[in-house]
Amino acid sequence: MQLISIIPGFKPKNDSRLLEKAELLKPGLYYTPYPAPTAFRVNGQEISPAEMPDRPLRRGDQVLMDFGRHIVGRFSLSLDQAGSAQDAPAYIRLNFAEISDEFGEDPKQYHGWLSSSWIQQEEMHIDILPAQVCLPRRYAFRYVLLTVLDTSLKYQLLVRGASCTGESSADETALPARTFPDDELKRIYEASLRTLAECTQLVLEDGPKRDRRLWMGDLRLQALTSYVSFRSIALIKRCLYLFAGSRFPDGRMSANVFTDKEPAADDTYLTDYALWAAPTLREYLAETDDGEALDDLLDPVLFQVDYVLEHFLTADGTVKEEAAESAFIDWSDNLDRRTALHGVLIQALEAAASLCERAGDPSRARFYRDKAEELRQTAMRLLWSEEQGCFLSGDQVSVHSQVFMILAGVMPPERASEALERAESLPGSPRMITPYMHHYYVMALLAAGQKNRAEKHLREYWGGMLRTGSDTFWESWDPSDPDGSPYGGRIVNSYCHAWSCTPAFIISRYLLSSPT
Ligand code: RAM
Repeated sequence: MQLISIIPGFKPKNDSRLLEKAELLKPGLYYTPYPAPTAFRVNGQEISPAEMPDRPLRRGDQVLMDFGRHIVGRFSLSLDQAGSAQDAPAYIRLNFAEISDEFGEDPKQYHGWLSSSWIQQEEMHIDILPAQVCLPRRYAFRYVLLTVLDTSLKYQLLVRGASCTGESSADETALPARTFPDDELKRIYEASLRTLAECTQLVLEDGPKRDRRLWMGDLRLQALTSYVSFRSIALIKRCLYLFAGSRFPDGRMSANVFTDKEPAADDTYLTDYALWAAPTLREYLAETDDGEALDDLLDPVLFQVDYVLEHFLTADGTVKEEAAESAFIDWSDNLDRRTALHGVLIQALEAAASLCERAGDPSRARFYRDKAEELRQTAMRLLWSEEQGCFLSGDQVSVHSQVFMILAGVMPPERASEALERAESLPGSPRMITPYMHHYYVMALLAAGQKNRAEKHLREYWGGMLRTGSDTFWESWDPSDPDGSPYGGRIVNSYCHAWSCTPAFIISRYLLSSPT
């Protein structure tokens, strides 16, 4: 599935009042110095940090620096020379990697559908040594590989030092103290908070390596996790205002918003992402009781639900093919998304109803609740297969369909877990690819009363990423296809990705004995 939307002449409609409020909510950044890498390798051989500054480097030599943890921030190098006079520039390449496997990929072999400009690689000439080289971009990395492309026969390059400064707007002092029953759960919890912190920037970014952007599907999961950890309340509010403040001219919310310049909705509409606005606002209000946000955001958010009701339902009350074609759900290829989207719509209707109750509009609340109930009945009548004991989407059985229907409360817990088991046992059904989808799968297990299975899955799936040596969670991970990428090449995959940060939320809310 390729997600490329280009609407010729598209101009988002901006609401300056909402965008001004978003601007006022912009957070400050915390800067954390990391003065030196924790380990070096030269041409594959380990070398102590004390020896590194005097190790002469010639054409073709490579220095691998390991900062010991994932970092989002600025990188600088202190370079010098050895030997005779510097009669030619030093020419070097720097590759940044979030996980060491990334160095196994050749950037030239990437021909996928996302821009190769996301590959974190720089080549530069240093005319005069010694030099302090401060790179202008922000990177997401744990490892830096320096390749000497050339010096000259007269002199060699010295790497006297390397350092970086981490950037994040997450407030570590807000973290509650927690105790864990074992080390595995603790490590998963910590990696999920690191993932969230690294994505917590001037907006809640999807991934600091790529796309560095505000996406609604990611925002919802980041916000949920932030409520139990850093509590970036003003930032979450800012993100909601950005979505409401820059939209399609017809009022739809874009799936993502560009925020580096004047905020601008992207010309990408994803049906499920627009629908998540209502649950995201409801969850925000449950945490904050923020009357200003309710007043400002209620109409833009309800519009998303109304739009789908008006444009995307068939005469029999199921979602139209075209709505499902513009839904995300997961990166799985060949996934029929109709039934999953039907489940998302029911959840959005329930959220819309509680927003209306909060706003003191019981009759509109009743309208949304009745609609949700009607869609539940339609689902059981038209999408449920008695014979197969689970939901179908077209004639396809997928875990995805069961998950979103379970979360929509369409069936009681016992039946829900049977449906899930059936879908899972069916060979050839579409696989879950992203931690985003696995999050909803775990939530569906919990809703089906399967707490032990939920915990087991969390340990296996997210723990699996840690067992590869990573200390953050990824954008895409299918253990049966570890080299897979939704983009046609792993080198542009993001290995610290917002939507994978939810274990801290699940652990805190559902798995620890004194949940918060
Ligand atoms: C990707 C981003 C983002 C996700 C969208 C659908 O490009 O990684 O996280 O929300 O796709």
